[in-house]
Amino acid sequence: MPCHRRALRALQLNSQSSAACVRLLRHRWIGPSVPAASPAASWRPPAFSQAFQRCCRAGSSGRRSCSSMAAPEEQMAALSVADGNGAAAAKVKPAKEKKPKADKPKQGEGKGEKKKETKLGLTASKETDFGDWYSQVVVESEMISYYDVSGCYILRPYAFAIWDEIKNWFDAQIKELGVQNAYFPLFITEDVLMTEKEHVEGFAPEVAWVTKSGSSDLERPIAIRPTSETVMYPYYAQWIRSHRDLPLRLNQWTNVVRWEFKHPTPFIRSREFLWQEGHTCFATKEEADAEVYQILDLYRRVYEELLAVPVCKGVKSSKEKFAGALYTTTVEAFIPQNGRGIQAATSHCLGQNFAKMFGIEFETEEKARAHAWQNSWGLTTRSIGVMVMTHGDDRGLVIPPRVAQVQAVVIPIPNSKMGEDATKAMLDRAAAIAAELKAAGVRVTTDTRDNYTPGWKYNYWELRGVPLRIELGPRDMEGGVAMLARRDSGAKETAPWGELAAKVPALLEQIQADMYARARAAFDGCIETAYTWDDFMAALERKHMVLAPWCDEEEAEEEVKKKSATKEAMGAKTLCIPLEQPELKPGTPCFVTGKPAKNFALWGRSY
Ligand code: 87F
Repeated sequence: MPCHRRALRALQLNSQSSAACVRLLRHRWIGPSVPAASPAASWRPPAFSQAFQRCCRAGSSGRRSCSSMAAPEEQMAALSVADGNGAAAAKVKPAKEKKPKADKPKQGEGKGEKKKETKLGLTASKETDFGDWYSQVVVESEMISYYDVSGCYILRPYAFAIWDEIKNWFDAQIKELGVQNAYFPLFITEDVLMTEKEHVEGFAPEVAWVTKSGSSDLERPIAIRPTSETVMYPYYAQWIRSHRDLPLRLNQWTNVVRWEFKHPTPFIRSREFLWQEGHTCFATKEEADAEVYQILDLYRRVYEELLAVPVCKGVKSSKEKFAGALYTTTVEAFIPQNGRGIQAATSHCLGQNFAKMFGIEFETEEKARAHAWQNSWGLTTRSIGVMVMTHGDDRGLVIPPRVAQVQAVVIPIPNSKMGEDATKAMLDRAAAIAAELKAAGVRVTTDTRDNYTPGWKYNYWELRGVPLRIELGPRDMEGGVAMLARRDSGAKETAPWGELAAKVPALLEQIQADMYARARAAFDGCIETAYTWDDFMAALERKHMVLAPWCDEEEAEEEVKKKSATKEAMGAKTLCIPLEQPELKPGTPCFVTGKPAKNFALWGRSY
């Protein structure tokens, strides 16, 4: 199927706009004999392979007027997906359109009456059916809902609360470093996007374009940001004049759109996602280098200290780095169930590449002209997916306490033999415990719903991964204690009421530490060192990452990718060159080419 039709289908336009868009696309791609109806109708996504007339800088006269872009607000804009490099786009398979799954209705909500309890929980097993398990856990726990545009998902409050925790922590950290938040527009003119065409080139098929407003074609289609270098840097060029304007360190928390054709997976790969993107400028390379690693370490801390997910810090190989960067650093996570590495966040040193393209220059103290040194860095909602995959089990989510919206749930367990007074005393006690915990800084809720059995409630909160359940039964009332049940290990212990305000915060921290320690042991257990091709392949087949000495040459990496692909599994690539290197004895040969190895790289199959 021609890629433009595929793109149209993938966009799921409504009937009115899709009819208009089909007409537009016919003009554009199918019928050269059909005259173009308007400037936009004859527009094609930029052909990135063609020589490109270097475009304007912001504010210069080269920028085209977009007067016809002003659209009545109520009108719907039509999108098209660029296949600027037609051949590349045609090679990738479109994601299968999924009908939005109606999130299954659960038990009735009516008050008072005991409902017939719907079976809660997952049917797929994490170990044997990982893909289905993941889809079930993110939907059943009410983290996401499917949406009727393929590859897009609704982040429900239960997931968004985790993003908020990440955001609040990271935001405070970067502000400490002197970074300020700002917001730049979502839309990019074609000319500006093309300013960095060399780097956009490989990504061209993923750029989505707005081509219409209502029924009118835009004079010039407008791209939706897949990343904001081209949006921000023209203005950096205007704002930076002198060394006194440096450093300039801005960050924005936004959505971005990348029209992926690979199989979409909630959080992990979606066509629209949330992230922060930091874009900074310095007078010297030393300052830029220092920031790259400061940010990288903050990313490590987001994963390890908040999400309890172990990562490996490293530098990307020249093949895997961002094309526009001088070098790319990364934190890499790993999913043992499918043996895949996953890029968790990246911090790039852009060198002076973009400064030269966008004219970001300043006058030095010595009155000379110099280009700024730049960095960019990003962390996305993918982090939530990695966390779910790392800790979840067959009962559902297991959320690390530091990012859990609900850290503890108090469940009173009255029985039918208890009189009204005893029941009231139990409910009052549950409320008092919750109030004390709240005062101690614990995010706590009390489940007093009277139309569910305790067992059903346990399953409900387990599915949602709440780190700690506090049970209060008739015997606990007699003994002045409560039962604490850990979600991560299932361990239970009793504690006197008076000790809960001190005990629970400490236990939550213990859970956080234990979750990280378990995940770290699993991560470390999935790394093997190999010096030969056969040992390398054997480790990969055991679904492990491989630390192997190599010559650091791109051709060797390409060869590994080809040679390690099997019928069942994709080829392996370098995940990173770890910052912490094992000792490399002089003369150690590269496991691929036999040439002298320059370092150890961490290899693996990956997302
Ligand atoms: C997709 C379409 C167009 C990634 C893209 O990593 C352009 C791009 O430039 C693109 N996908 N990239 C690289 C993004 C680099 C960089 N940007 C700021 C980051 C972190 C935050």
